[in-house]
Amino acid sequence: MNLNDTRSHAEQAIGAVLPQRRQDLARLRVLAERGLQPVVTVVGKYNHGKSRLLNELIGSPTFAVADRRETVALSGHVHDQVRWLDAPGLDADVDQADDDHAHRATWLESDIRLFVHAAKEGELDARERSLLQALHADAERTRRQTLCVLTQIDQLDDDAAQQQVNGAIAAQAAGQMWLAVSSTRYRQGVDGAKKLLLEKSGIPALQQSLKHALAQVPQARSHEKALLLQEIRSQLQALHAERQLGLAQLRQLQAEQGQRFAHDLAAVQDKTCQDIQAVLDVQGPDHSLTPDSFADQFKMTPGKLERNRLQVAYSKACISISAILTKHGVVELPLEQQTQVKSLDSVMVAVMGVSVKYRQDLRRLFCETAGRGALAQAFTRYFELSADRQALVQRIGHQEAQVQASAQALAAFSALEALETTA
Ligand SMILES: Nc1nc2c(ncn2[C@@H]2O[C@H](COP(=O)(O)OP(=O)(O)OP(=O)(O)O)[C@@H](O)[C@H]2O)c(=O)[nH]1
Ligand SMILES: [Mg+2]
Repeated sequence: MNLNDTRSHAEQAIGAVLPQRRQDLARLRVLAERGLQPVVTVVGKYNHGKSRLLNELIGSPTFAVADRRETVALSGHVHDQVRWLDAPGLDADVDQADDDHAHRATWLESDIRLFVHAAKEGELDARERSLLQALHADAERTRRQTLCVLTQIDQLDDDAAQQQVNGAIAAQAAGQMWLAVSSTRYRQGVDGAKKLLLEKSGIPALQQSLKHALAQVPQARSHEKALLLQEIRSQLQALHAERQLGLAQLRQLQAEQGQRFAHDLAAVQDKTCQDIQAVLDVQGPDHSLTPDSFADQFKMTPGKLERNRLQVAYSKACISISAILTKHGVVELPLEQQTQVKSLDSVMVAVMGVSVKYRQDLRRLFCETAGRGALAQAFTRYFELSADRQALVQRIGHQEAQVQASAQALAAFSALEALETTA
């Protein structure tokens, strides 16, 4: 597999088990594929002067500027070995696609973000504040930097107004440094070669800060790459271990249930054998085999007495076994074995049959090794087919698939990591 296939495979396999890491995988792809140029993007509300600012930083009218919602897609331009990426303004209610572009630029493509806020708007709104917080958290984690830029300061009446805005914004994001700029002043300064205007535009100071930030990009990138790989690796390992443990626990439960059933069944078979043996160990002829004549219809004959005695013993044995089956959830026949006659649809009836039992039947069924073995085998088969047992088998199958998926993800990750670290 080549690098691209390995990466695609890893994205798929890891994304399937850790969907929350899809963005990090996409970022790793960007880091690997975008070459060495650092990427600078703008983020902020629409019409706050983002495109215009980029144009001034690049020194050419590359990106469309207008007094309305203008930028709606991502557009990039390489200048001075930096890739500048213009992004739409954030405004969720206008168009989700625009926000998706903006999101992509900020979180996937960029190394450095210029967080833009127009001075005349005053305080940051809730959305800007939470975005700024997220960017700070990201800087802590990935070392991707954000520079906060207060734009269009020429639109404030005077220095006092600017102080006021500065104060209000500083109070909202404590400790945050804001670079105040005016693109129009800068343009006037450049065009008219007016040094003071240039300085007052704040753009040279922003360029300085950017230069400093750009110099840190290579280190930040290797930190970010290592961090993402390490985070994904440990999360995959933890997930895999957790799934394996879950599987082992289910299998153990399966084995223990089976052992408990076998134990209870053997015990009840021992007990019924003893009880039956006591009934069979009587001396004298077996009257149960003597058929009754028509004349005996309403008399209690020795044959009837003996057959009653055997029937009671047999019923007792069945009740004892039935109790064990019920305890282990083995009552109904599997669906495909069920008939129209509800009373015949029990495991007891299916295994024991409904024929009358005589002494030799009882001895064979409950006391002889072959008969006991056959009963145990039949009941165990129905135990395995019982609803709870089958549900457990299904859960185990599902968990096995989960384990397999996380194992595949880990293997795909290792292959990717090997390529990432040698690349
Ligand atoms: N006075 C003044 N106007 C500016 C400045 N920067 C930009 N503008 C104007 O503000 C308007 C919006 O500027 P854009 O750069 O298009 O704003 P944007 O943030 O890219 O807007 P979207 O692409 O729609 O998100 C345009 O009319 C610009 O000419 C500035 O520093 N001062
Ligand atoms: Mg724009």
